[in-house]
Amino acid sequence: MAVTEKELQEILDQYPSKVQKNRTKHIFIKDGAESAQVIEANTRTIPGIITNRGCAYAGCKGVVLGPLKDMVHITHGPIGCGYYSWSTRRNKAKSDDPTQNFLNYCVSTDMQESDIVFGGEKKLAKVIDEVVDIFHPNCITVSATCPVGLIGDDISAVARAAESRHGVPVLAFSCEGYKGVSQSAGHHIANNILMERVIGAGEAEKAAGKYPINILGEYNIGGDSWEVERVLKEIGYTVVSVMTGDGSYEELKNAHTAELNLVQCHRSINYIADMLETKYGTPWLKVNFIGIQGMCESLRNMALYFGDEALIAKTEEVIAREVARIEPLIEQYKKICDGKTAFCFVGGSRGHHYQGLFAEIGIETVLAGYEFAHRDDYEGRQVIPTIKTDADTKNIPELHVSADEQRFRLKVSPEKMEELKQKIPLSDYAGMAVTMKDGSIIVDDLNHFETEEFIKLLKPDIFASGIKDKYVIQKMGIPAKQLHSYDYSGPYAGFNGAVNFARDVSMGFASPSWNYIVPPWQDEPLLTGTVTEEGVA
Ligand code: CFM
Repeated sequence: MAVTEKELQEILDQYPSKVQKNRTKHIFIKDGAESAQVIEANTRTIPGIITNRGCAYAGCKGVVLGPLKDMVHITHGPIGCGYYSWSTRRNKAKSDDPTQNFLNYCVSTDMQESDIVFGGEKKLAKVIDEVVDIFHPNCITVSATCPVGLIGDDISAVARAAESRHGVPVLAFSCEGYKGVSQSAGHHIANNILMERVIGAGEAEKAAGKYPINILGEYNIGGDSWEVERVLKEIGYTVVSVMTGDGSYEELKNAHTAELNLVQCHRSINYIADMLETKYGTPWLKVNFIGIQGMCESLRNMALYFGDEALIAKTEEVIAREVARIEPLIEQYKKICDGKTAFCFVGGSRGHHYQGLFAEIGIETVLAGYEFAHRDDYEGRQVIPTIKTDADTKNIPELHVSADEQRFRLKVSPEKMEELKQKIPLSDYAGMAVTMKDGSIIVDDLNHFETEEFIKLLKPDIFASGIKDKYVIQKMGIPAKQLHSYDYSGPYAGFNGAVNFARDVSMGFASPSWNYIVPPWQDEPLLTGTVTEEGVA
């Protein structure tokens, strides 16, 4: 199902020349024979073009902070930003102490016109006081929305004053929506302050159990991290913290005690992973808990890192049992899915991670991409030094960390680290492009025009993306699977997740509803013409 350069050019030719020049750089056809295929990413969307991206506030408050359950997250701004980021991401959490789980609440300063004119600082201070009074949380976050930056409210000063008034940490995030070209900027802003203020704030010097690890970039959408943790705990790992799915201030503050950091979503959290390595000497391992092969490989790599024979044996035992249990279940769904094709376009990591799971049920991904990832998520981390820093990137403060004098301890000797790096992806991510087949299309920041054009060209059997394009796609007669929210389903990670995914995708194909829809290209004549006195035109 390869696409030719000519076919791609025909799509791009429909753009005005300036737009065409821009979009050409964001799309390529995978060709393994070419040594380095460069893509432009993490740059501004052309004004007027509709894409699926979100804003810096969404990336900070919605994505990274939102799942932390024992903190109250205040949105400082008009009510819309708080309201639309209220429980829409399906990051689940349960707590042993139900009075310390605030995820179901939406707390906002609900700024009015008079606050915009006269300033919102007093109102913010009052809301923080109320939050302490009502909820007694372990920690409070304040996230700024666009107007807050425009009118110049000093949220850091308000937070500092409240912190000394109440003796509770109050963290201020200047994540105004416009701070970057997408939600990616918000991830970075959130990472910085969690690193500066939360991680390492705990007293613990050593983790309580064996093989202590942190799971970074796992947000427990539809219960994903619960399924992953089920397996990790059975093998014998101690999960110190999850960043940030079903996570908490209480766990995060002692995250420095882990011996290894796992990175699921590289895009949203590689900053913390890197900083933890510099500050505490803890390496990170790129894992992928989506798909059976991804899960097994990740577990084996973890066992190899610790290098303990008993751990390796237990890992193999659990893998053998789980795979034998789920394989027949997957097999029945594979009969429905086999030979089909998919588009897989998600935010900043799932566009890659789900390709393996699709392949396991017989579906080939012919187009993939990310809304807001950076070049390294496509091409691999080796390109980082060559990425140009533009004005938009410079907007986000870089946090400079150094080795912690008391707590820095190399977890693995430099020699051992080099040896391990040959075998497992330690402190490295190879990106999406390497695993894709020649002839498949890779698109950054796909827009609605291109969505329709590529569907017409490649006629995929399923399109995995999100709510913003789901119904456009379905109206074209293609089943659409939301890979952000999982369409009210999940978990999709780990062994049980793979079965759920195979079932849900099969249901998408088997639904009789498709018989009632006629895609536009089947309803329109392929040729149009008129007959005049001179002949046919
Ligand atoms: Fe990471 Fe995510 Fe993603 Fe992301 Fe997101 Fe998400 Fe996502 Mo939606 S943190 S980059 S900002 S894996 S909310 S849980 S699904 S776009 S691909």
